[in-house]
Amino acid sequence: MTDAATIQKIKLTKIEQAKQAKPGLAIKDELATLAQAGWEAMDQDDLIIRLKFLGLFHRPVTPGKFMLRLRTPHGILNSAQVRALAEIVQRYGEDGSADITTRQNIQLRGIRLEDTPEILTKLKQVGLTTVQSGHDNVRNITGSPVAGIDPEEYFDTRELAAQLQNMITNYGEGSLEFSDLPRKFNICLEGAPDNSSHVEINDIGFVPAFKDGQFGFNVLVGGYFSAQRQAEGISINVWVPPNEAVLAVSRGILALYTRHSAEEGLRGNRAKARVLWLVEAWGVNAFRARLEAEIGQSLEPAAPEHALTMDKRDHIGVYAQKQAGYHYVGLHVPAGRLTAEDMFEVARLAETYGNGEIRATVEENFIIPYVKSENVEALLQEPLLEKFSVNPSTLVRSFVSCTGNRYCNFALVETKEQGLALARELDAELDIPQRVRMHWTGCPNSCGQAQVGDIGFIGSKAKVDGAIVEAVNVLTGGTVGNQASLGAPVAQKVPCGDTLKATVKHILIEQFGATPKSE
Ligand code: SRM
Ligand code: SF4
Repeated sequence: MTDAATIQKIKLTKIEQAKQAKPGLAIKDELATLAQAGWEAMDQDDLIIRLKFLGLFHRPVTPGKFMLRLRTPHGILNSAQVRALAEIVQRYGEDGSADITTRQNIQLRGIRLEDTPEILTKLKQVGLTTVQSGHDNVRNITGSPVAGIDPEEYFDTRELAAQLQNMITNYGEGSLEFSDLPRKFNICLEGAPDNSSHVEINDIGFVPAFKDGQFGFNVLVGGYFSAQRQAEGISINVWVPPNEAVLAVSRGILALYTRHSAEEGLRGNRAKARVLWLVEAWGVNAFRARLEAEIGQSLEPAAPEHALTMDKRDHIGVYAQKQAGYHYVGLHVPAGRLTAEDMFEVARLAETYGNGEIRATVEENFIIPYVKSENVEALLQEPLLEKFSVNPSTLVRSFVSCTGNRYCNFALVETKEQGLALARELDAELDIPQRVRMHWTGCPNSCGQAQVGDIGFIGSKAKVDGAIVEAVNVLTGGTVGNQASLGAPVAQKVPCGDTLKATVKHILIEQFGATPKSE
């Protein structure tokens, strides 16, 4: 809790006041009672703020139905877990579905409050938690989706990610120590040379870097996107070996952010509450010095160079693992959207052809690892692969999108369907000689990471012949991998539909070498 003297000095936001009155995690013990009473009887702060500390998001777009966000560090799941998720949404018929998210995580749709105690128990039985996955918490920890099986990787970060998640969530039970943050918080551990998890856009990014031949991480702090500001993380001139130092530095940064955010005004303005504002308020050198004091040990300066040396891979297709005789198979899941049947089928394929593991990527796709080389061909013949292709067309392959207006009340536009439709139409009309990553985000919050796209789309509105229509702001120039940098706006309020199609076609021809397909 923020101390009383500090609180008096700044005017806390309404959300901070609500959290002071009752911590978000307090809702855990009340859930059974609330579930019986029903969502309409709930206190608004419980409904809109505290339930998110359990991963439960009421969707005003579909009143009475909730989204349930999991935590799947590194995107790693097993078939029993995916089957349990399928069973949970199956009971909701048309309402029940799931999404793979841009943090290689899963969200379930159509959830009814009355079922949530039973659902959380079911998830626990298969080793899954939803705790602290929303609101002012550390979100799903991301990392290379091929950690441990990638012939190119420097270091397998899965164990560190699991330890971080256990520290932050108290082994999935909820941690008061780590749930009094002023704002959301993202952590990414990258152990591969291709930066497949966008390490630089996280509040803490552990970037691969060698020192005297030893693998470790340079630490970036403060990467984030919001409607007001989009920033890459900045170096705090720290290098850590890949061991408990990662946990110590994370704990230290989270402790500084929790304790000192009020005195720097972060708890008085949610638009300036991410950790970058604290680093800037203190300056990098002071932040680093206070971090050393916080964790009680001196930290090594950053390695002069990071070890991101490869172009970003998307992992769609069939690739040899570092384990001889095995391949991983990346399936393209259009816009990350899944039905219960899809999930049952993916679970079956993972068991039949792999070792039961299923991995999610930040591009909202699935990977099935540990497929014996001699079984790859049979897997490729499975009917699900007609829907979840290993060889989708160029623009469809790299399409990423946030939730959009189907479920999100911030959205200014529908994203997944019209974005995919545009990609399909342009793939049919153009020969495009290179990968072009199109990232759609329904509003400036940028959950769909428009700034990392080769072409980014941010939902907006425009006036056409006196009518308000869906539109997007278009960005280009986002780069990923070893040369990651953020894209910049090139067109504002482009009406969706034919005008947008013409704009994107022009960009593809002018900037990406696309040519019209011959008739
Ligand atoms: Fe996000 C809020 C969905 C990744 C920046 N985000 C929301 C809410 C919760 C708003 C709401 O209540 O409706 C959205 C829920 C919609 C729904 O029903 O699904 C939402 N965000 C998502 C997801 C599902 C998009 C997706 O389709 O994949 C992603 C879930 C990730 C996860 O598994 O935890 C998601 N959101 C992101 C990312 C990308 C990332 O983490 O790499 C960002 C930008 C990076 C960042 O956070 O720095 C992002 N979301 C935001 C923001 C702006 C934060 C800020 O500091 O202002 C909001 C608004 C807020 O928090 O006030 C937001
Ligand atoms: Fe909703 Fe906006 Fe995030 Fe899309 S970017 S999920 S519209 S908050």
